[in-house]
Formats: sequence, C-alpha cells, structure tokens
Amino acid sequence: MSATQSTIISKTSVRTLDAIVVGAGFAGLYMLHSLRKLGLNARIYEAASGPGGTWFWNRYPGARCDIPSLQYSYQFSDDLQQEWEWAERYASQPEILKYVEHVIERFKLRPDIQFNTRVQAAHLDEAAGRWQIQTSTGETVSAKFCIMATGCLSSTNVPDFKGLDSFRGKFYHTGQWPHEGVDFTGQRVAVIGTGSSAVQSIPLIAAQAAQLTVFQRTANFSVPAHNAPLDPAEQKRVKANYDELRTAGKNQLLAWDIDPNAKLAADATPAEIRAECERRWRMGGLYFYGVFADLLINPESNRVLAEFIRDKIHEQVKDPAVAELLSPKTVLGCKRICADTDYFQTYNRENVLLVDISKSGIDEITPQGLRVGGRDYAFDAIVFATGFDAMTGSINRVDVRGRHGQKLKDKWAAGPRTYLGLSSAGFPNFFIISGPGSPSVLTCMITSIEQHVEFITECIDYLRKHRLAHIEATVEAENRWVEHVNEVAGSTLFNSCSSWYLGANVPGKPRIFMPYVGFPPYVAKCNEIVAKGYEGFALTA
Ligand code: N01
Repeated sequence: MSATQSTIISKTSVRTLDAIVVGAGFAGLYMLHSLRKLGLNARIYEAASGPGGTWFWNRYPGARCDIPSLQYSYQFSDDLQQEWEWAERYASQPEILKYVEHVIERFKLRPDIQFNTRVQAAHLDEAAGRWQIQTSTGETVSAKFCIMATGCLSSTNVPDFKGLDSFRGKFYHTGQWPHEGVDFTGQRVAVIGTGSSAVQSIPLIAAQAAQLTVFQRTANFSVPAHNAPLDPAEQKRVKANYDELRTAGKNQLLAWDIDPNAKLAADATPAEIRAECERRWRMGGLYFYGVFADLLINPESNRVLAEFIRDKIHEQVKDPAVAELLSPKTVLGCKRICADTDYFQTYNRENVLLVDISKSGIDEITPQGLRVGGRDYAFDAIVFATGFDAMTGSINRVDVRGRHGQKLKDKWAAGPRTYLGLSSAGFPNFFIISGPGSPSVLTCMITSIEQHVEFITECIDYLRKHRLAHIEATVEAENRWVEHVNEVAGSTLFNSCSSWYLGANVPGKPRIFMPYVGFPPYVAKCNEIVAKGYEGFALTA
C-alpha cells in the first residue's frame, strides 16, 4: 500500500473483525449467519436504513418477484421454509421485506448489522494481510476477509439526459422509489423504459394517473404472471416434500423448477408447438423459458416461439399499430422475459399513449417535460424505469484496492475479470457473492446466493483448519474462466441482443456477457475445484 493510499484510511478507532460483509440483502444476511456459525466475528455494513437490498429500494407500484415465492426463498433451513407462509403465488415487495425481517429476527442477526453506513473504500494492507475498510460514517474497520454482498441490481441507471435538472415536475427512478409512495392522481406522467420494472408499474400508474405516456426504446416479451393468492393446500403439498422441488430446481439452468420440456421445437410439429406454447402461457411468466429445450440455442426455433408471443400481443392490444410497436423484434429470452399483470391491455386505455423512441431516442428533458423527435410533451412527473448498472455497478462504486494498490475498477475497465465470479486475482481474501462470471442474475438469485455463501464459508473453514492465511485466484485460472464464460454464452442466443446482461444499457460500459449460463455445470465446477484443494487458487500460509 502506498503512503498516499494509507492516508485515505484514517487510523483512529479501528474496529477489528474477522470478516466484513458489505450489504444486508439476501446474500449479506445468509453470509453473516454462516460466518457466525463458524465462530467468526463478522459484521454487515449497509448503506440503506433497513435490510432487503434490492427489495429495500425497489418499492415502485406493482413491485413483486417474477419467480414463485415457494421457490424464491432460502432453503438452508428447513425450519424456516416450513414455518414461513407465503400469501401469494408471486410475493410482493412488502411481503418479501416481511420475510427478510423474519429471517433477521429468527437468526438474531440484527446486532451485527450496521445500517445507514456505506462502505466507501476497501484497501488491502499487504503487510498486515488485512483489509482496511472506510465507511461513510467515518469509521475504519480492519478485517481479514472482505465479502461483497452488494447485489447485482442495486446501482440505478439514470441516463445522462440533457436538461434533466431543468425539469419543474418531479422525477423518480423505479429502483429508488420514495418510501411514502407516490400519488399520481390527476397527473400527466411519463414512463421511460419498458423492462420488467416498467411492465409491472405501468398498469398501476395508468390506473391512477390522468394521462400516462410510455416512451419505448425496445419492446419486450412479456407473459402474464397469473398471480393469485397461494392455495394453502398447494403450499402444504410443497412443504411436505420441499426437497423434491428444491432438488429439481438446482438441476436446472435457472436454478428453480420451471418444469422444463426436454423436447426440441425443431423436432416438433406446428400443432405440438402451439399446444406447448398455450400450456406455458397458462402456467405464466418465466415458465415460458421451459417451453422447448432449444429456445435459447436454435435461432429458427426461437423465431417460431417468439411468433407465438407476438400473436398473443396482437390478441391483447386493440389497435394493431400499437400492438405492432409493442411486439418485440428481438430474440425471445435474450433479454429477460417479463411477467406481467394486464401490461398489454393497459395500452387499450384511453389515457395511455405509447411513443416509439427506437429511432429518435429522447432529445432532451425540458422544464415542462420531454422533447422527443423534435416534439414537446408536457408532464407533471417522469418515471425512469431505466434499469441498473448491473452486476459491476455496486462493486465499482466502492474504492477497492488490492495488491500493489491496484484498483478493482481499473482492472475491470475492459470488463469484469473474475474466477468463478467469486474472486479476482490480486485481491486475496476478497469474495464477491453472485459476482460477474457466476450464474447469478440468470437464476433464482437466492439459490445462487446460498451456493456462493456455502462455498465461501467452507473455504474460510478450510483455510483455518489448514492454518492458511490467504486465498487468491491465480491469473491463469481467471483468464481461463473468463474465456470459458464467454465461450458458453457464445454457444447460446443469450448475447444476441443489447441487454443489460452485456452492459449494453449503460453508455460506455464494456460489452461483455457477464453472467455464467448454466447453474448445474457451474456448481459441479465449483465442487470439483474444492475437491482438488481449491484448484486455480493460490493458498498461502
Ligand atoms: O431494467 P431494464 P428493469 N432512453 O434494464 C430503457 C430484474 N427485475 O429495472 O431495452 C430510453 O430491464 C431500456 O431500453 P433498452 C430483472 O432481472 C425483476 O426493468 O435498453 N430508454 C429498457 O426498456 C430485470 O431484467 C423484477 O432499449 C432507456 C428499460 O429502460 C432487471 O431487474 C422486477 C434508456 C430498462 O429495462 C432490470 O429490470 C423488476 C434511455 N437512455 C426488475 N436507458 C421481478 O422480479 C434505458 N432505457 C419481476
């Protein structure tokens, strides 16, 4: 560490920990619980005033999970999964926060979570072999292990629109929604973006506002979620045999049970394709990913399956021109499929207008509203449903410096480089939960988080038992992994459109397909690496 760096870190009142965990979302909470079970002195630092991570911030109207609640939940404790009763098939954001609070109380985690404290810097002190952490509250923490549980979708992306500050009305980002809620009654509202957050919030904003105008750059595929109160009998049935459902999920690409169809659309007749698509449409939402096994591999199969959803959009939207604008021209599934409640029907309302900005973009924000393609629109409020600086944004926001003072952000300037998405060469005893290069956002996040937390916990335990001080990915293993992640993505249709998986939504962000495609092979690889004594990592005494 250079003299300049060390002056950044104040030396007064240093708290000494075995491990620091950054973030109190699902990842941070389970990490804390696991480290405590190892007998480690660990503490979470969280920027928000409460727990829940992305679910703390995303309070926009209609925010709910698009993975069934019986699967989008922790599975590390059978008592926990048995005792918690989900109210709806898809949990709403408030219900998820209640669940998070329950977990905190149940495992008595609260004393070791420090809210309203942003971790600003984490510098490796090479001589001491420890991480020196600086917080927004002026504290300095020294920890042997630094674990980033900062989330994949927590750094909001508000495009740098010209004139943003001149707007006289109010603007909101779906990912930073006011806790007191927003009343749009009688207002003229603009929504920019048509991703998952927009698809969920647009029907509710339209029902409240006087006028809603949606600015769409890229149309998205969406399948009705068919959300409903969860049938107690179904919940009981699942809980009687929870392991079966969890095991089925872990053996699938997305790490949750989507009831995958093993058949290929390429081998099916048009009637078989139609029947399976209709069945998936009734199952709802992301179950559509399981429609045929070649959905994300064979372009022609994908085209046929996409055509089914386009037809459904035309059935739901009365004005054929609007329906056509809402019909995606992209590959089905290369952007995350959305799960909606009355999204397309909303465009049949008299008070809803769709504006295509695919060619013009947004010229600028004016004091009265927006200028698009030279035309002015007046609004009382603008909602940015413009997504996130995904996967790397929240890590890069922290000034992380490893060996020789190297900044992680600099190392990742041309795209994130990790080994297994868990670790980066030059940053010993530094772990990332669901980092770039791991299945993370393509899967049920909680399942992926649990696998990472268990890997890290086992690894720390291994170091202790073998009297080892440090673990660090080797450059060679990392290079091979980065290449492998790209290779696997390249064998699918996942990277065939401008998605946030590629960083394409943030101007200037390097275009690298960040998540690893395939949960089961990923887990098998991690297990193999552990069995070989942490192959690809350098372990030092
Ligand atoms: O963000 P997005 P999101 N000018 O990036 C548009 C998870 N999630 O918050 O596609 C104009 O998907 C952008 O257009 P384009 C889920 O994993 C889950 O909706 O880049 N428009 C796009 O339409 C999801 O995938 C749940 O051309 C601009 C939109 O803004 C992820 O979070 C709910 C623009 C952003 O869509 C992100 O979803 C919500 C610009 N300059 C979210 N910049 C559930 O569990 C961006 N856009 C249900």
